[in-house]
Amino acid sequence: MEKKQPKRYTVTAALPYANGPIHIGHLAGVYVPADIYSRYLRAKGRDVAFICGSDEHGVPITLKAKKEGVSPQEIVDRYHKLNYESFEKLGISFDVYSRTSKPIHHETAADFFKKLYDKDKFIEKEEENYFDEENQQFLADRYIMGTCPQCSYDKAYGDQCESCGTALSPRELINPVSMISGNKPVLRKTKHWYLPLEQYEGWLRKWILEGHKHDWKSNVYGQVKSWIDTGLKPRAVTRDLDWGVKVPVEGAGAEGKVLYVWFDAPIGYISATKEWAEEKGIDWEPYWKSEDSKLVHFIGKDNIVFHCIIFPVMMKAEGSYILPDNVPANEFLNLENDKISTSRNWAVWLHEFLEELPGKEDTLRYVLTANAPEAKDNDFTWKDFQARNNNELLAIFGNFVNRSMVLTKKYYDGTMPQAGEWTEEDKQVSEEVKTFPERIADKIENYKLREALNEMMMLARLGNKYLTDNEPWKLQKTNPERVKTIMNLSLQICANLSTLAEPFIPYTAERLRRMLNIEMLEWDDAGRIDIISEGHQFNKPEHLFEKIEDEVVTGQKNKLIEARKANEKTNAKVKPAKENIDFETFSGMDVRIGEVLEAEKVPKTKKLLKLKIDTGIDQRTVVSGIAEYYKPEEIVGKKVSILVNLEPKKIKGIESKGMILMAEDANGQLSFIQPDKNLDNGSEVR
Ligand code: B3M
Ligand code: ZN
Repeated sequence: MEKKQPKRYTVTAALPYANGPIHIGHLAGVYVPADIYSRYLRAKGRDVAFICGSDEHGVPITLKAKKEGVSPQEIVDRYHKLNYESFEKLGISFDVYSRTSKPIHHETAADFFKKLYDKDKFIEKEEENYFDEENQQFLADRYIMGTCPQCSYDKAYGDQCESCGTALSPRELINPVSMISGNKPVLRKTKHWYLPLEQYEGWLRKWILEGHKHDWKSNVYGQVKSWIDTGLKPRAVTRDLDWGVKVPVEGAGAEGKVLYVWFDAPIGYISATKEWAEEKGIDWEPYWKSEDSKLVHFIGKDNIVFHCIIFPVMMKAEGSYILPDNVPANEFLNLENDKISTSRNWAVWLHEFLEELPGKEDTLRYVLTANAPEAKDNDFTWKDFQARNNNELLAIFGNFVNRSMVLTKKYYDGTMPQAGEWTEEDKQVSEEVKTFPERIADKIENYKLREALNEMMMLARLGNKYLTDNEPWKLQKTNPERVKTIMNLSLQICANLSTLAEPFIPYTAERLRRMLNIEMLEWDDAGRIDIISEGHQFNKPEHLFEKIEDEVVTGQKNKLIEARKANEKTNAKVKPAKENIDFETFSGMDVRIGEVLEAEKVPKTKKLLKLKIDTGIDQRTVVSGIAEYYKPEEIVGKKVSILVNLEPKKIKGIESKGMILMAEDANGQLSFIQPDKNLDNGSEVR
């Protein structure tokens, strides 16, 4: 059954945590597709509210603040500004980019919670949670560290072991410690409120598993189905934290508690809409409560359960909101065949891209759309970025427009020539031009944005081929009338591109319209070949794209390699201490200060040096595995610490009597252990 056209559209894009910058994975997954969809709807003359903003609560923000010794507000202020400005420069055309630390959000989220509370929609449960006595505060999962019961990694968090990936709860950790005080936490009773998701299983099955079986993307539908089939459980919607939206319930043990970040964040879409509507002097409610509104959430796959199960259950329980018509979540984008990772700094950060490659915003939008991980994870490489810019945008779109404009400037002083007789080919081309608004629209309306981009480029290819095949530059002398028709049709195609390309590469489309000296058309007015009338004056031709040279690619790839090295250095983990030993065991070791008298490589080995050491007691030979770190000539004369009462051992036929003690850091850097004063050889280390 043909769906009635919605009266208005509420398009949301996941609220990025304001604890770090945006990277190309976020853009490809969420923000570029959401912007294409919103720009297209506006071009169709639809009423659109494109909503986003910073998600400013949650433990990752408080942890980052603690690590930097600043307040959470300072962290969110920094990244809200950075992300807002970066999105704007990339042409992500939000109607509002709000933030959840604003009072309007706190009120909206608190009211939402209170309404569910008063309608008895929550389960109240008291349970024992870890409490840090020194700081007198309960510990959120991420504030507890201990040994993973699965793999014995000793720096597992209370919610997950990053080493083996097991999802954990704090009570499963062995030897838990508080990340705040370092002390062992105690268990203390605390009350929380839970959303009983299991009570909505039947409704979710009907709404999604039956109702959206054919129009939701399979990756989304599949994840939702497995969540429901695995069995829904009550979900805590409050936390013992002081940063967030205060639980709006007097007494009842709500002191010192805030709303769980994933309860308040989606309500951020609503509060942002309220803020936007107030500014525009219109009513916000129809965008979230009228059945003739269409709500679409653009998110990454890690947010599916929150947008397809938890938030809808919240809205269903509240009772007055509409539900999302679609949640076209994308999969993940990888970078140079490796997962994008904030902690490893393996990412292309949007703000750095904008600084280092000014003028390439549309190329980035284009490449991220062409490679969008719509159905499966996909990969971004700088080589492909260069290739698509040079071989597609420049060589097809840019080349076609440039030749059309330059020839028109040359032959007709930049005015539109009068078309003459249409040939059969001209008629075929103009018939095909008419199909493009619909072809592109159909793909966008079904969230197939890669294919939509491809359709748009088919129009550029059509124009480029038409011009190349007809070679007007060769005809000008012999058949100038024919050339007028060719140029007219080519320029009409340029005019179509200046509207139909807008959702994807808005800066280019805008520059093309400026060159053509025309305004943006309504989408449905495109697909014509009489957009520009005879005699219309064009502006000066300019290049829409520039070639990207190899140096840009190598520069960016080297930057990634450097970032990876730097990260390996800082993120290397210090090994945990070994089991305790008693004093006797230690005092049995006899370590002395010695001096390297001679050093040579042990033949046929990579790692071994044969050293002659003056131990103050005697001169002896020691074989040491430091040949990859030291050249023999650079260590003669150096003071060393040597364990002299180690049983002698034959190594590669050489009798080695003792061991040179070396210090090695987490990055594998090696050092001798030397006295800070000029001690005699034989001095005892104890
Ligand atoms: N900030 C998670 C994320 O950035 C979360 C999205 C909230 S959307 C309401 O992936
Ligand atoms: Zn583990």
